[in-house]
Amino acid sequence: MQPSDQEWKHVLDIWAKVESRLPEHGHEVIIRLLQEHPETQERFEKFKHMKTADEMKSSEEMKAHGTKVFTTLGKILKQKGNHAEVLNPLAESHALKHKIPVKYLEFISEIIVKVIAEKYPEDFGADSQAAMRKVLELFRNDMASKYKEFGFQG
Ligand code: ZNH
Repeated sequence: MQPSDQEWKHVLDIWAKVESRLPEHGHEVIIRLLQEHPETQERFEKFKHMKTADEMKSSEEMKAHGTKVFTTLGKILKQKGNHAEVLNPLAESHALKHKIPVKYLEFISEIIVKVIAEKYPEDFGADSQAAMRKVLELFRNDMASKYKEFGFQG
């Protein structure tokens, strides 16, 4: 089911807080993804040699990547579902070039919710968390159907 207006409001309200420290939060999400799911690290030519969390924390390149990911995600969220223009090229690169299974998108979605909940416990209650999960699921479903168009089983 499509998210309701109220659910989109929850998502965009919390995202406005995330944006106050977007590079830091994006960086942290990438580090946690690679630490909690080491198989995802293999997908990154430029990060797969890194051995420790400290090395990842001090990497400006990883911070730049986290910033890129979060900036694009923010653009998608703000489209409130009408995100084809931003999502389609992303689906194409993630299907054909980076080869990122939908499972990995599930991993990052869970981590995004966890990290935001840790940073903004007062502003990200159960309803907002549920709304964010729903919106990220919509994002993944749309990525998955584009993947199929590109012949990637994901
Ligand atoms: Zn990703 C890249 C976003 C998830 C892996 N990404 C990227 C970029 C962006 C992004 C914007 C740049 C451009 C292109 O397309 O290429 N991502 C994103 C988002 C998300 C993601 C929004 C969700 C949310 N990724 C992901 C995951 C993974 C990945 C999960 C794994 C595991 N990516 C990737 C890679 C790359 C990218 C590998 C490439 C990097 C370099 O630079 O090298």
